[in-house]
Amino acid sequence: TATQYLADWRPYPFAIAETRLDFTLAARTTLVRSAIDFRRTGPGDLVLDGAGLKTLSMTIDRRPVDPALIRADQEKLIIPADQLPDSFTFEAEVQIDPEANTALEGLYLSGGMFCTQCEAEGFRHITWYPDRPDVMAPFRVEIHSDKPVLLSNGNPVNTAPGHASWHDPWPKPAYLFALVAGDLRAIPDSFTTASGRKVALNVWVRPGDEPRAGYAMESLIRSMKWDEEAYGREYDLDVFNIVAVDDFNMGAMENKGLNIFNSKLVLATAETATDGDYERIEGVIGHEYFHNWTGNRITCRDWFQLCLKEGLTVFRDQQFTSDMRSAAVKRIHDVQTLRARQFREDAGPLSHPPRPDHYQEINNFYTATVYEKGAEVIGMLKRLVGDEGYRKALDLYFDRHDGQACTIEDWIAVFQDATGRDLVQFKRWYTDAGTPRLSLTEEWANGKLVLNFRQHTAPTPGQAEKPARVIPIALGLIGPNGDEVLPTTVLEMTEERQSFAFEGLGARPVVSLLRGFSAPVTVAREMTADEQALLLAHDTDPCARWQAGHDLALDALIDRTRGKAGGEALIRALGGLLDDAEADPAFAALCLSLPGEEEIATTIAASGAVPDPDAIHAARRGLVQDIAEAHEVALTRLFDAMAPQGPYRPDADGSARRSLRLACLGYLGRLDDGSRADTLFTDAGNMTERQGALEQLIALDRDADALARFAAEFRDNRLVMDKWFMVQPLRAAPEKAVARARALAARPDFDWKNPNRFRALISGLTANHAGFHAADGSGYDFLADWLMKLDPVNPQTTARMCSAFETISRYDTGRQEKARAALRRIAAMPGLSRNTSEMVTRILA
Ligand code: DPP
Ligand code: ZN
Repeated sequence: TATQYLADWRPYPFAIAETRLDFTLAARTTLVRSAIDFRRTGPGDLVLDGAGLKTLSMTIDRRPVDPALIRADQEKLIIPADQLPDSFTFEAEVQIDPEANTALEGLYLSGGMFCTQCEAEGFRHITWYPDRPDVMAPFRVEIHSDKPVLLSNGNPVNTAPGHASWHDPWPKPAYLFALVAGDLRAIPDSFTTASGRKVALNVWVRPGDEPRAGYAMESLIRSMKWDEEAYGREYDLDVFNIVAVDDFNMGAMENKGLNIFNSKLVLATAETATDGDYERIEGVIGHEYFHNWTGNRITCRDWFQLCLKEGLTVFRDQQFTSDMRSAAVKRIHDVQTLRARQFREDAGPLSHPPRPDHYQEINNFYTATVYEKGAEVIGMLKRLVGDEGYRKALDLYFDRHDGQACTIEDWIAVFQDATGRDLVQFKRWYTDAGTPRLSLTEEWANGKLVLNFRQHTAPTPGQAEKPARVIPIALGLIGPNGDEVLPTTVLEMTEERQSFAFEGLGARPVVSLLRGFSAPVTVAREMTADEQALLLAHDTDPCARWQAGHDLALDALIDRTRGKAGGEALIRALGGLLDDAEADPAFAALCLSLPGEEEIATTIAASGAVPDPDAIHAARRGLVQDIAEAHEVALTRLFDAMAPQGPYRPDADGSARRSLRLACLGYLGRLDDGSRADTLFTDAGNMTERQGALEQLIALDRDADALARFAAEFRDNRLVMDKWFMVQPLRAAPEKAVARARALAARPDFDWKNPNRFRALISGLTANHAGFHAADGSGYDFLADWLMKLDPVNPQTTARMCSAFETISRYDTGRQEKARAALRRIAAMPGLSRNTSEMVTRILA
């Protein structure tokens, strides 16, 4: 298959004055008529993309285009330059089959509703078009259908039964096109912008789901207000529509004026959604809304620049969530996600820079590196230029590039121009893959502390050399009595080795390093358990304070996997923390959640040793048991103290209390054999506590009754049943996990063509570390079997889930061989998609 290279990008030789589309919708035979007004802007042929289209007619200025110009194998139509006037209208009539579209790219049907997904290259499944993000045009869309609600981008022009027309005046690339037709009900509201324009807002759901869409609407209104206040960005159309669909490959999509959402990121009630679900709904509603400026008004020149819009929009949604909830908790959650997903990706065969320079299938690059690391890089920029410099740079970005399709170079240039700072070296964060390892050694004498830093980045696929990067190191110093003797200071490391000295200190302090997680690096430093405990007790920076406790736990767990004792200092430190946990329940809950098995394995692998999944599982279980026994009284007191006060509210305070309560339950279950979990499962009035209790019952193998009751109660709620499918393989004892997943997969309600249901079950298993990595290879075989079954139906979702195999080379040869055999089986499948083929090839390389 052909590899695309950034270096091969050339400007498109035509501009489009207007794109007109006319849809006559039918499940098997939708007719799409298009008219595109082109004007030549440079030399070259007219190249249009089209995939799986039945072309009925094509003309240029009403003269027929020779169908022999279609190169079906390349999915292109190429009309030679000498057959084209300088300005012309290309028209086409094509027929497509939405019902047969199980890949969910382009126009498809979900539960009888027509909907679209065009990012990244779905529009070519709808009609012939320059399907690349740097070709932008205003759109006019006509829809003919007997469905009651007919939506597209922009403002409505005309609506009558059976017909609607829409006009989007803002030039946009085809990937932001959207169309929805279905029997939908709206939650209506409105928003008045800072300059006084009234915008009609709707969240569209299936009849009956209206009571579950209120939180999405509230989140939208908060997002619109926040973007005005934090970035001075106003909305720019008369209407903003959000539609919830059940079959969706991703989380949500920022189509101009018509966001389409996976229904799990819209629908929520206390009885059916957890605190985590609510937080994600608010964050993703914000994310897609913020794309209106960072993505839509300013888009990407090509798909190599994906992190231009995604890194920035994730950074903005993280800021939004921290303003709406707790900044400290949000930052710690984001650090946990980055480590669990992006560091893992960066340490294996799929490692790539935030801005890759080649790919086979762009859909394989909607990754943690592009999104989450892309956001971290912006956080570092902001730290380096300061809040004011950041604001100036962003104002310049919106001013200079509105209406354009841009690159990372454009982005860096606004920071250089707005702040005068040289960012040549900083740019490596965008072009170089891999997670730098930052080592620290200390020298102490006569009141002087010298910190010797070294940075090192291991080679990644295709990048052997790793020159030094700019690393902002935020740190503070904590004296032996717990007082802060140096408040947060940012050191800028630019060399491979660099030392910084602090003089005039009375007693040797402990370094509180990487405050706020100031750079996406791993840290190597020697610390005693007492030093870690000191920071856990006294650090003023919540991130570094949490990190100290986390490291203390990680060290204890790793000692235990090696058959050594470990955890005494942690158990002592937790005692102190539990005493005043009520003052900050969210923080206490975070500290009580021990590092997961996957993270323990990652840490062991990073030290050069081979992780043993079963030993890791046993070590973690043993430590939980010991903590439970040591702190039974305090845990019981907190469990009771964190009982609900008043009705459920999905806010930061309420979810903090529930997270502490469930953290305590996780320990107490090891002592009470699940009796508290049983009671909580029955009595809780919200899904957060019910799901927490259910997970505990599964882990204790006391789940039969609860699972049956849960299924009976929620049989008709797809989203809640997804949880039911997910938690069983996830929380099952490792030796039972694969068997359990197999039994679930055989059920008639395992609707595997629905991406949410498929992901629920399969990722439930792959997230059960010791279960998935079963020594007999049964987890690998199970996954391979299902990926091979899904690939012909939905290549995008299949390819994404191949990343469960990205860590295999860290395990023993027995496991490695079994995993590679499973991957080779996938690779050998006839007709394997480009998506999955690229993933499997990279992992096996
Ligand atoms: N652009 C979408 C998002 O990340 C993904 N399709 O919001
Ligand atoms: Zn996005």
